[in-house]
This record gives sequence, structure tokens and C-alpha cells, in this order.
Amino acid sequence: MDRDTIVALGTPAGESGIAVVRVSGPAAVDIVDRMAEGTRSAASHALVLRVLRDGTGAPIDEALVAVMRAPASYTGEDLVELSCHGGMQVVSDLLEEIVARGARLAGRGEFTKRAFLNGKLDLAEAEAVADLIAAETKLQRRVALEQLEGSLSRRVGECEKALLDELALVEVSIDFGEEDVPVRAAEETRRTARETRERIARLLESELPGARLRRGIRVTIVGPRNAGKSSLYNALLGEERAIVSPVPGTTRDRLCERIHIDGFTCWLEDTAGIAETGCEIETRGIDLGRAAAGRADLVLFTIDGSAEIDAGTVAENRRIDGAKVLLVINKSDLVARLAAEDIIAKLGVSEAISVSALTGAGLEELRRRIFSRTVELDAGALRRERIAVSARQADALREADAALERVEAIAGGSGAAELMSFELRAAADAFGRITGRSVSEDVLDAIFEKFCIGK
Ligand SMILES: Nc1nc2c(ncn2[C@@H]2O[C@H](COP(=O)(O)OP(=O)(O)O)[C@@H](O)[C@H]2O)c(=O)[nH]1
Ligand SMILES: [Mg+2]
Repeated sequence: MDRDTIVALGTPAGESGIAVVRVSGPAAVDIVDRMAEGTRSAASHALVLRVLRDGTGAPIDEALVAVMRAPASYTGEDLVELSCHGGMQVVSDLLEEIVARGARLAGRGEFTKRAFLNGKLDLAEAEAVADLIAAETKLQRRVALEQLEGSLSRRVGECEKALLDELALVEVSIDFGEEDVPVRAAEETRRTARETRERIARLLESELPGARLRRGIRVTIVGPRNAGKSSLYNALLGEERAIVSPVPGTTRDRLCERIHIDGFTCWLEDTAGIAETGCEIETRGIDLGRAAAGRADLVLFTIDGSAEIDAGTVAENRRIDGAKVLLVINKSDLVARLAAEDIIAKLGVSEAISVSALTGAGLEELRRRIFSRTVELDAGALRRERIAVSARQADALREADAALERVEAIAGGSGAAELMSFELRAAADAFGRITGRSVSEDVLDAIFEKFCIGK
């Protein structure tokens, strides 16, 4: 365990009302005491107003000082938080002074890593801290907070304990199997394996919804020139982001912005209109648009309902996986050229929605359809279970599952206790990689590397 004392700015850099500088480690109280007299004798978890001074005794700033003594602190070590004035010079002078007095600047996530190493949080909870900080919607915040409070750790811990208990019983069979003592029947071991695998399957159901909740969904607007794609893009964003004009070929770049739909981050993309064109830049834009449609979770194939549908539009629509297409018939404020049913038939799609990017008609319904076509099921599962396993956690669960599948096979066959014990341990260790009981330094570094400095 690292016994250095670390320091970092805990709030974002820049001008602000206050900034919080955190110092954690065995020398934290001493260091601050030498800058602000009386820190050492301050009560734990109380705020005191102090002038912080440099080595010559000159004041740097006046700050609220909070001492939180080990082990009742976030890191589990002595932790001092200085709520100072939020100016960059104040903060940098304070950091410099604290480093000069023996602390070192903290690495990414180092405060949380220490909390983990000191047993304040398990690894699944520590990872939830990063999710909570990154949360942009209520749903993201709620799921992250529940995991921080142990919703995943509890379930994983129960599985881990069931396997370790089973392992102990199986190992008794190995030691005493030859003698006249009751041994664990293979059938019971098999049942433990099967029940645990069912629990794993339920946890893994949250992997895909969890991934969508964390990284968001991609919704791409494509279609012929002048259909009103950029207008629709702006209307959904609620701001003038893309240039709208009656001149065909105005949009050449691919634009991407973030909106929120029912708790999910939605990356909305505007693309260049599809057209036969000699213009090299526009052709490049069209290629980018096609690539974006390929990656999208949902494609809003947008057409002008007051215009003809040409063969190029029909062909373009066919290039896209039909399961991902939502046909948007725009300009519903103008006289329609064809009835919606005829357009649906002509393009061979399953559903269409009429909107007017100009008046806003139909946009609420469009938002609802985007939600129902992409993440409605995910949202339901997440609101119910309040768990979202990460890719790393899912890998560990799959590894545990594979080992337990082998336990089932052995139990149903030879029943060899040594083999079952080996696989049970492998499964328990895979669970341990989620809670952090059995995890390598490399994995820890990789996890905390994703944090920001000061957390
Ligand atoms: N009447 C009407 N005009 C629209 C609507 N949406 C876009 N337009 C007009 O259609 C033209 C092309 O719009 P734009 O958004 O640039 O289309 P894009 O080429 O598909 O991006 C512009 O003159 C817009 O003002 C709509 O819902 N109703
Ligand atoms: Mg455009």
C-alpha cells in the first residue's frame, strides 16, 4: 500500500465560487497544520475558517478547512479538504505549497483507488463512482448510485459466497471421501452450479441495456437532398446547429450532437443528402452519411412528402437494414404528393411518421418512436433491476458461467471432487474480479486510469 500523501483539485479547473483541494494520506493533517495553525487540534468532520500561509508566513488564501480522520473518510486515510476561493492562481499556489511540504500530485482516480484498497468500497462500487460522475441523465444517475450503494456487489457477493461454501464442502469430500463421513453428493454441487448460472444469466441481461445507457444510442438522419434533414436535426436539437437552405447540397459534412431521450443519451447525426452529383466534396459527404447509417442504431430516413419519390431514393432506402429504418415524411404542412400508405408501399418499409420540421408538428411523436424503437425495453429493464453490468464485469460473469458449466458436466459424469473443486474456485475467483477480492494490479490501474484527477 502506497503511504504517500497525495493532493489534487477536486473541482473542475477554471474560475468558480469555490474550489476544493483534497489532501489524503498520513501526512495530510501535518502538512495543512503547518500552513494553517490549529488544524491538528480541529475536530474531525468540522469546518473551520483558516488563513493558509506559505513557507514565509505570507497568506495564500482564506479557506474552510475540514479534517476527516482515518478511517472515517472517503479514502479511509486522514483526509483534509480545503474549500478555497475558486481562482486558478489560488489553487495553483496552494497545490504548489502542499507539494513543497511533502505531498505529491494525485494520479487519476487515486482517491477512489485508496478508498478501494482501504476497504471503503469494493471494486464494483468504485467503478460506479466513475459512472455517477459521468451521469448526464436521471436514469444514468440512479443506476450508478444504486451500484455505488452495492446493488451489484450484493448479488455478486451472494453468488461468490454460495460458491465458496460449496467449495468448502467439496473439499471436505476430497479430504475425507475415503473415510466413513458423509460427503457432499455431486447432485447438490450440480444444483448450486445450476442456480448460480441462472443468477449469472439474469445479471448478464443488463449488459446490453447497460452499454446503451453508458455510451448512448446513435440516430442518423439520411435521405434525399432538400427533404428537410437539417431542419429536422435542428428541430430535434432545439437549436440552429445545421445550415438550412433551399439550395440542394448545403450539408456536406456529417454533424453530430447529443440530445437526451427518456434518460438515454442520443447521438443525433445529420448527413449530406443523397444525390447523383459530380461534386467530389458532396460525394464524400454522401459516403460519410452511408457509413454513419451503417453504424446507427436507428436511421431516420427522411423524405419531402410534398415532392416526388425518385428511383434514387427508393434504391438508397434499400441499402439500409430495414430493421433500423424509421421513415419520416417531412413537410406535413404542405400538400402531400402521395398518401402515407402509398409511400410505405413504394419504399417497402414497415412504418412511417409524418412531421413538419418547420411547424414542429409530429416531433413529440417522433421522439416517442425513436425511444420505442431503440431503448424502451432497455429502460424498462434498467428501471426494474437498477443494475447495469459493464463489459469488464460481463466478461468475468461469462468466465464464471463457463467454469460452472464444467462443474455441472463433471457432477453429472465422473463426479470427481478434485475437478469440481478446481472449477468452483475458478468461478469464485471470476466473481472476485468484480468485487475486487481477486484482481491484479494491472486491472486496477486500467480501471482507475479512466477516472478524472481529484476523484
Ligand atoms: N414547408 C416546409 N419546408 C421545410 C420543412 N423542412 C424543411 N423545409 C425547407 O426545405 C428546404 C431544405 O431544408 P434543409 O433542412 O436544408 O434540407 P436538407 O437538404 O435535407 O438538409 C429549406 O428551404 C427548408 O426551409 C417543413 O417541414 N416544411
Ligand atoms: Mg442538410
